[in-house]
Amino acid sequence: MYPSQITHIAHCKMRQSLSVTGGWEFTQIPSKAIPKATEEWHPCSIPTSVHVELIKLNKIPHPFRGLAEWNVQWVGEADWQFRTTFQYALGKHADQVDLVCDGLDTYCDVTLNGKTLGSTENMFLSHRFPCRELLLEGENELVLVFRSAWYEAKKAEAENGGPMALWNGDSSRLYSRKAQYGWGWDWGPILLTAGPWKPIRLEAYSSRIDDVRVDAKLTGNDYQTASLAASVTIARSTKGLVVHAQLETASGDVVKEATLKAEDGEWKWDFEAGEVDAWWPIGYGKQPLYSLKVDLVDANGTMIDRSTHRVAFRNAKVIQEPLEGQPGTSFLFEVNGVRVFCGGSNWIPADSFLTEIEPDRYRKWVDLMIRGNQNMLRVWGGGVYEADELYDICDEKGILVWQDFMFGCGLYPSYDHLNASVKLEAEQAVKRLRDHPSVVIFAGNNEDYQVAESLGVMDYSDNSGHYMKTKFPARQIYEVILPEVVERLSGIFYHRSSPYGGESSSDRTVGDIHQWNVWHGTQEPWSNWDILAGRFVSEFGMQGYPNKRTVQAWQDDGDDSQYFPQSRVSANHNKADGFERRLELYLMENFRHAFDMDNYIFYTQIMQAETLAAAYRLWRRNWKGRGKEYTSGALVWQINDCWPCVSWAIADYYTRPKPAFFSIARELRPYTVGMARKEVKKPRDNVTSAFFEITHEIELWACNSTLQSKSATIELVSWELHKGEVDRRTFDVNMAPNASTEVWKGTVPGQPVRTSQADVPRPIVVQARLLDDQGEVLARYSNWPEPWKYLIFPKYDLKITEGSDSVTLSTNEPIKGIVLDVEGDDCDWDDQAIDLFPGDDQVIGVRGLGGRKVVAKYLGDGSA
Ligand code: BMA
Repeated sequence: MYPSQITHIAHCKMRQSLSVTGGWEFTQIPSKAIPKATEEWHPCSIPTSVHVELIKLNKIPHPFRGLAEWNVQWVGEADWQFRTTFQYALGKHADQVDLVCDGLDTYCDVTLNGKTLGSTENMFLSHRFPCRELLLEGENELVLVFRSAWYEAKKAEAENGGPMALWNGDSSRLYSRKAQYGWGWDWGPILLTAGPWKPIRLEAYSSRIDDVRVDAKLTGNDYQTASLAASVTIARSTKGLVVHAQLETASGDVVKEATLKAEDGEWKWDFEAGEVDAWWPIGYGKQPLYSLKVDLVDANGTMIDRSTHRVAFRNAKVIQEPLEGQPGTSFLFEVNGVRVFCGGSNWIPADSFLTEIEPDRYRKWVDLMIRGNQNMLRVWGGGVYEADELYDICDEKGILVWQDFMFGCGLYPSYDHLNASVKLEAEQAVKRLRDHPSVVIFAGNNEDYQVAESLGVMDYSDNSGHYMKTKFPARQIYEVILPEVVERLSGIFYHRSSPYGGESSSDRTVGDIHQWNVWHGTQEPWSNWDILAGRFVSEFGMQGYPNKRTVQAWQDDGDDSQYFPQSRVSANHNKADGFERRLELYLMENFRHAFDMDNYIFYTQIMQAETLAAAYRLWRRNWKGRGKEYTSGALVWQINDCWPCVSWAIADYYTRPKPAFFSIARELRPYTVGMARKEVKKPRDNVTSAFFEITHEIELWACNSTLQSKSATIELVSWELHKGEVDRRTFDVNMAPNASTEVWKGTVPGQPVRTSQADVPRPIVVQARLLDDQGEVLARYSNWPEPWKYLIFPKYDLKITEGSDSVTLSTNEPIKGIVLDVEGDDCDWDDQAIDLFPGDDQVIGVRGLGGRKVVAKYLGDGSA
């Protein structure tokens, strides 16, 4: 046994919270799959999971490296015991003592001094076990036995209806309230964790604040005034208790106070204009955060409990209304009366081992979003209701959060026992998340209606409210249980699923869609993003390799034999079905490309950068002002990874941004300029196919996400490769506020009409620069003839001039897709996947260069 901790309840009346974190040890114990386990106790700290502790002890290899994932599969099929002892002295006043476990992963029997406190089976729940009667004066022993999630899920599946259809993982996961990605996903390894994944503590009290519901909003037609309604629920309330509440600014100034009898429990404050400030999403104003301190005071005036809640004043709505000139309805977010185009990302758990994510990592991710000009994060349903830190940072920075409930890609069962657990889970999640101004929508699940539709079991004509006996039983959860909880406990908008709406979940005119017909589905070219648009595209993506240092980090120590794209280890680090065919399809269609690892990394990265930037560019164009919000959001799948791998992520496990991160960031700047080019072939008449004309048409537009109109100039230059500039013109543009503005359409300047397919189009690159009154470049975009594989690249003279914290790039001919790098540790770049034009030198900020020479890869650099 390891040294026990001393836990004393002091002689004071205030609720005391005493963490039980010291003196823990763990061992494997016999399980169904591994009956012969030798007891071997190892010290550990909690919160933790078994894998993490075994890695620390060198008992298992790190599953992120090589093929080691497969050597640790037994861990998820074993049972594990954790225990600790602590000294305890009963406080005289403590009428009640609870053991509070904020999260147990997942199937856990909790015993105190040999007596069972409870058994758990839902990782998303926090548990409160009354235990005063079981505590001993002096030494106490707390034991947690975690049964194999693999085995328990299989058992639940066998007992409650058997396998149901799903995408990703084993069907038994559908019967388990445990983070679903642990069963393996198309970007993640199979790692079924077990352990106390959140803190454990004893709480002693006489009465306690159990819940505080706060509804803060802006009022009046112009949102200048505000109100706050609050209600307090007390556990073990007794006569004479008083509640004292105080609203404070971030700097501690008191805005309002109230004192009331605890049994009254409710009050409301109204605020005049200027008394409190509104919370805004990033780009539209500040993020003032207030705190509501609620004190519970007994009849003698002694404070016995305090709880603090985040308060922000903002009104968030999802607007679904008819659109001018297009079918269906909008699906847009309006905050404080301002309609916001949501350009952002999907979030998966940042680690296969959740307890390894230190708060700073959440901050890094949100900071990255901000650098990338993003304003919305979707917490996807196959992971967890995230750590408070993530939502706190989003509140502070003004990032909007789309929150799924934790169901993903499956036909989930619905039976009384499970439904009860889900209801409790939803109540706890909604109560925890509702005070975050960042959270603006709850969605019932990820893609479960798509799964049901693909099987033909979704019956949209059945609106009976009784679905448990149908072939899509979880409609009961998404259409009855969850909306009731969200409506009862919060003011947040509820959406049945992501995606959902219209005639089916792929209806592009109503609700949101996941647009996977690039990569999955019909595997469209990315130039088709415009015709694939939806009202709100909450998922779309393209894979790209991570930074080469990340690829090197997952090789086995000292073994570089697997450092090539087709190696067994490379394949194990890409979990997507058919990834080789799909990567190659998009590469072959568009690029001449080299196939050694460093070049493959580059070409897949540029392909990803171009694909994703095109989506944001074309969909943001569809945000055309009030009544014409034809596309109101684009959330890339996905911002992050849970391990080092090849996936759709735009930054890798180590938060290293891929080039796509930067190409997206350029499309989400407040001001952008866009172009689209199409070949149009017109036959002379209907009796010939030999005589026709091909014109190259180009459309030019600009976007402005600010609330003020902006006058600017667009400078449009046509450059024929190998030849030089062939046209230059300018356009004065008055950019409408919070909308895109069409500027011009015509034929590609310098490109003659063609009358034969053998008449090869001239390789004309068109660059647009958006310039403000002072001639400062607000945005640039260059449009290249596609596909790029047909281009004969000129002989380039790319000049890279290194400064201390920037590099200057200049060129003799237009260059596409410059990615900068150095030998040794990587630098922190301000831009990548850069298109460079003669006469338009670009200065790229960089940190960590340390006098090193910069090298560049780009299309036509001689590597292919
Ligand atoms: C989606 C997501 C994930 C998946 C991704 C890539 O539809 O919801 O389930 O990882 O596509 O296939």
